[in-house]
Amino acid sequence: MNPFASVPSVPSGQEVLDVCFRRASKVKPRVSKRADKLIKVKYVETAKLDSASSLISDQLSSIVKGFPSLDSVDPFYKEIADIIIGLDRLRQALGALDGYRQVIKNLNRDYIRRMRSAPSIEDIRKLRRMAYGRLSSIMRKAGIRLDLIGVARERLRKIVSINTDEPTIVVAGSPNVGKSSLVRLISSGKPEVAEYPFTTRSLIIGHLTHGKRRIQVIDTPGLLDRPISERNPLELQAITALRHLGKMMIFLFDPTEICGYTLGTQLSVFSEIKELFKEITTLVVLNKIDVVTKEQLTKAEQIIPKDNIISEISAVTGEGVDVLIDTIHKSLDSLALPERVSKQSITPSRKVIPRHD
Ligand SMILES: Nc1nc2c(ncn2[C@@H]2O[C@H](COP(=O)(O)OP(=O)(O)OP(=O)(O)O)[C@@H](O)[C@H]2O)c(=O)[nH]1
Ligand SMILES: [Mg+2]
Repeated sequence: MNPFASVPSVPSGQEVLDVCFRRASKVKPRVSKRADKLIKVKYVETAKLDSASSLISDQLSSIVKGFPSLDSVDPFYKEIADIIIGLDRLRQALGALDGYRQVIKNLNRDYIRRMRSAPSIEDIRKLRRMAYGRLSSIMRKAGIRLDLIGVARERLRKIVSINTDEPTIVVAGSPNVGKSSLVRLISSGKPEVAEYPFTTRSLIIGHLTHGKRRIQVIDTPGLLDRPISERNPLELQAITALRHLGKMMIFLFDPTEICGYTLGTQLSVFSEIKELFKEITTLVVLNKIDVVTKEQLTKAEQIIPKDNIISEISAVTGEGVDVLIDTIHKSLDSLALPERVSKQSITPSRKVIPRHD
């Protein structure tokens, strides 16, 4: 789900060097006992250097391979990775490691050639030490990239695990209108909670079954509840990431204004978010009808206006939620989602408490 979840930990430049030099020091090439000392030293020292170079190179290569190919990552995760670390920076850092591998290869070839033609044991050992010095300084530079890649790995593996294959319904609306209550109510099973960058609170991810498909319902506290004009660029990008995911949006209004926001304010949040998500079907829903007065309802139906409201519900008593779920299924039908068998079969467990006027 999160393509970065299994990226292995990234060592520092010094750690790579320490491990590789230690392992290279244990290399024992087979040399004929009868060979003279100069030949023996040549064999041993070139083998050590060759081994150190290829171990370092392999380490760098496995760090690069530990990351998924950034171009093939799902757009949702690409967007989030870009917010968290900057995709270009990460791409450059990983690319630089490949560059260092080439530098190491050339250095290795060059020094081995020089060691082979060195006239004395001292010269061979000196060249090997020089080559190690060069490897160390390459790894000091590579270390800066490795540190960045390590930070990226730490941050990326913690990002929310969302199934980007499952069609997603995004729930939006001003704070306290009842978004989380609705997600809990229409989800079968207990919704999962996940971290998402640039929201102080966690995402709530519920599921419902549509035919053979599992649909995700995502509540995004703190993201789709304020006017877009109040957003910083990173928050906007976090919202953009949601656009890659969303197949449908439920926008909740609280006509009672108990939430603390006037209908006018709720409407302006709606208009801005609708504009951002204009390509996806939006279901406008009035909540809290268990406590709404006739006047409040009439006012809401005038302001929103009525034709746009697809259902009136109470996320507390469950009233109207069956109709809403029917509408959700009909809208999903009209989206003509590709057929897919869900791994789990889920039956909603909702309780509708009768309303007492
Ligand atoms: N009477 C009544 N109260 C409701 C209804 N839906 C939600 N509430 C109450 O409204 C408050 C806010 O509900 P939440 O579901 O947390 O609202 P939210 O939109 O997720 O709020 P934020 O996450 O803060 O944006 C809670 O006290 C709920 O019990 C409803 O249909 N009727
Ligand atoms: Mg909430």
